[in-house]
Amino acid sequence: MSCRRGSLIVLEGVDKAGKTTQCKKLVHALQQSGRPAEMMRFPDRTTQIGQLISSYLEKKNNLEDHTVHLLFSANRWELVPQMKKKLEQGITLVVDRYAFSGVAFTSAKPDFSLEWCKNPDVGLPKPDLVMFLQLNPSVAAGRGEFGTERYETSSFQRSVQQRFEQLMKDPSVNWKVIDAARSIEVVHSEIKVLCENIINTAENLPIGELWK
Ligand code: ADP
Ligand code: 2DT
Repeated sequence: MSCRRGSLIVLEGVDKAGKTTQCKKLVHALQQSGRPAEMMRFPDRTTQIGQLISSYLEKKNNLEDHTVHLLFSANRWELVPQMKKKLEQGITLVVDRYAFSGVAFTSAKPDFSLEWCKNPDVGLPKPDLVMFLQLNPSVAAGRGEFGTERYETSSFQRSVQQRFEQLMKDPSVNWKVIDAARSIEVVHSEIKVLCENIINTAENLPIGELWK
């Protein structure tokens, strides 16, 4: 009998919506219930491409806007073989940001279309579930000051939120909008149930291709 594959689960949302907090809690809960699970995050700053991206985000270097968009995408593609291997081994991957952040952030810059931004990520492993942690910017502001990295301003984050809303109209992606203004535990409980269901549904299905 072939091994049941793991699920590819993505958390998206604007800054401070609680993505990292919820990814960690979800991986822990899945492991506790005997389901193999690992966390990943994009950008993955540990690779050579990731280090270039990291110094760009820290404003230590400047990169042309199209170029950095392609680097973010390349940073996903370089991890695809590893991701597929883990999914096929039955490990569920819980991913903090994916191609949707890639498109939302670059297309929030002047003169970038959603279509152009999506192209380099077409064909990536398709998430079985993308949860969008919805949070009003004023509530997000109450969760602490913005950091000093590139993109960490409230006006840019508002444009990013609008791009996410456009992306969420695409019915080919399994989006679930989560009200992230509730307590950490309440949000976690909702996420956990959604994920347990998707893990059971996806285990016998092939891994899809994003935006294809
Ligand atoms: P993100 O990864 O989306 O930027 P984090 O998980 O890092 O967000 O959370 C940002 C901050 O908000 C952290 O200090 C975290 O403890 C806090 N936080 C996360 N979720 C909640 C919540 N549901 N209610 C209140 N504070 C939260
Ligand atoms: P964090 O490491 O704090 O999540 O910030 N970004 C991310 C892009 O512009 N394109 C992408 O493809 C991805 C995955 C979002 C990372 C910052 O990088 C932005 C915030």
